[in-house]
Amino acid sequence: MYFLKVKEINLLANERSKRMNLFIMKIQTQNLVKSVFLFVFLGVQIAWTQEKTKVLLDADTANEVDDSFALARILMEPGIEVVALNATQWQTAHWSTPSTMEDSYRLNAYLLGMMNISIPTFKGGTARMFDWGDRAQHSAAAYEIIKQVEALKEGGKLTVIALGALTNVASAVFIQPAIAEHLELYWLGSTYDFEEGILLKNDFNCAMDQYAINHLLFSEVEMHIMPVNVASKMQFTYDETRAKLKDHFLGAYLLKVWDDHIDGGRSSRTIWDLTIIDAVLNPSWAEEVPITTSKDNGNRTIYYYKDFDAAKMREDFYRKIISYQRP
Ligand SMILES: [Ca+2]
Repeated sequence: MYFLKVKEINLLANERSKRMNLFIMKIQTQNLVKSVFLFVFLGVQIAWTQEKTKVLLDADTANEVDDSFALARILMEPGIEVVALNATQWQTAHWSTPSTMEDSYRLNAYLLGMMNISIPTFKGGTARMFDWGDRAQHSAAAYEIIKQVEALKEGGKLTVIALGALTNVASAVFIQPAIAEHLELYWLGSTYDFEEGILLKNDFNCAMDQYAINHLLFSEVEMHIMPVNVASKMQFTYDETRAKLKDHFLGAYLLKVWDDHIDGGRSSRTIWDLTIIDAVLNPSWAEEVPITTSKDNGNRTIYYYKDFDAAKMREDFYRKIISYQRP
């Protein structure tokens, strides 16, 4: 090393410099690869978080005014992908029409047309579940629930929001019990006394299909319930609803649903179904608690809504309806 000539020393220096440059380039390339990887990873992550929540709706729309209000609100929600809209029966009611499911189906289709939204809509069972043997109502709606669950990615759950009798949901579980653990059901119905821990099934949605609610309570379906004794404070007055909605095409249609209903002359009414829709869309507006059901109601954990912010839900509803534009 001591005897190296100047030229050789320069050559060595150049060689070292080249190696250093290569080393720097290698580091820069590694950083670039890391940055590209991070960029792609974050991009994919953003795409994931922006993926819409899939929801299947099931409603007895022709029975009351509130279903149309609730459906209009969720159908326009940009973060939600409604995979199907099912019609359910209320044939068991003393004031039922000859074809309650068909009437609900027609109103569902009418609302979709009115909003210019194209999603599959299915007919449910025409009556409550059967008394014995194969109790299921084998309907397009029930098989659609099974199909949607079977199309889920591993470990996923299908969110079903049901606004009436549970005939279609329970029939789907009856036909294909394996789907139960992959269903997350949000439903309006039953009464719950939070102080005494008493669950009653005397309300309309329970009465329309007693077997269906019992079958689900004893299943593995994850249940989130807005009881009617809590939902009852969701009051809309006709005057305010008319003043706010009448000049908008969708608002005017919802007013017509109110006017045309059997007791359309009411000056105020409960918009029951909007409460469970908003509990899903805006979880911070509702208070939900786990409860353990009694042995005769499945003896398991389900979730009940205890309270919600009715003023926020009402204000949001009027604002969203009158700003809706057909796509
Ligand atoms: Ca309903």
